[in-house]
Amino acid sequence: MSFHTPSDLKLICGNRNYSSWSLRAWLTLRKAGIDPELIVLPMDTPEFEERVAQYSPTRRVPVLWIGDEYVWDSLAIAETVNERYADFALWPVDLKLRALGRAMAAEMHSGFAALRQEMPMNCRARQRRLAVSDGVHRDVHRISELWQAAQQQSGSSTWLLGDFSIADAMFAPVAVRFGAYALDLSVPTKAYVDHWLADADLQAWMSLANKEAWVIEHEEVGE
Ligand SMILES: N[C@@H](CCC(=O)N[C@@H](CS)C(=O)NCC(=O)O)C(=O)O
Repeated sequence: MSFHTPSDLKLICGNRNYSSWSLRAWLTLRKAGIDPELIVLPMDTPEFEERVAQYSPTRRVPVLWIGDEYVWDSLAIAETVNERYADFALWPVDLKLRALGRAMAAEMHSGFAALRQEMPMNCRARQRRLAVSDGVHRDVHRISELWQAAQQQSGSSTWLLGDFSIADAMFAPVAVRFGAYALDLSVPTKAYVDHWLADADLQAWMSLANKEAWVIEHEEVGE
C-alpha cells in the first residue's frame, strides 16, 4: 500500500512501546492510506507533562491535529479519520455488522479494566509469564467470545467484521498483549492474534517500538 502524508495533519502520541491508545489512532490513519507526521512524547516524564499541554486539552495522547483543529481521544479520532480520509470504509456497510462493531469498539473503549491495568501493552515483550487474576481471566474470556461472535456473524476468518474496521483497530493492542503474555488462548483467538501480528502496519509500529530507548519500569510486568 502506498501512503500519503497530508501536510496539515499531525498525530501526537505516546511511546510506541506502551501507548495502546496511540496505536489505535495511528492504525486507523494507516488503514486510510495515511502515514501521519508523528510527534512522540515520552510518557511518564517531566517532558511529557510539559509538552502535552501544548497539544492536548486532556493532557493525554493521542490527539490528532488537522490544521488548527484538534480531535482528542482514540475513538473520536478513528471516527473522524473514517469520515474525512477513508470514505466511510472503516465501518461495514451492513447495518447489523456496523452496530455490532460500534458496540465492540465502545466496550473496548470503556471496559476491560483488569486487562488494561494488569497486562499493560508492551510491544517488545514476548510470552511473559504473569499471575492471571480472576478479573484478567474474565476479560480474556469475554474478548475471545466477542471476537468469535463477530467472525461468526460476518463470516470472516481474518478481520472481525469482514474488511478491516475500527473494531479491529480498537482490539489491536489486545492482540499485542495476547502475544506479549503467555496465556492459554483458544484456537480462533490465537488465529486472530496471529493475523494482527502478521499485519504490515502493526509490524511497522512494533519495529519502531523496538528501537525506542525509553523504559517505564512499572509497565514492565511479568517474567
Ligand atoms: N480515552 C483516551 C485514553 C487516552 C490515554 O489514557 N492515554 C494515555 C497513553 S496510552 C496517556 O495519555 N497517559 C498519560 C497520562 O495519563 O499522563 C483515548 O481513547 O484516547
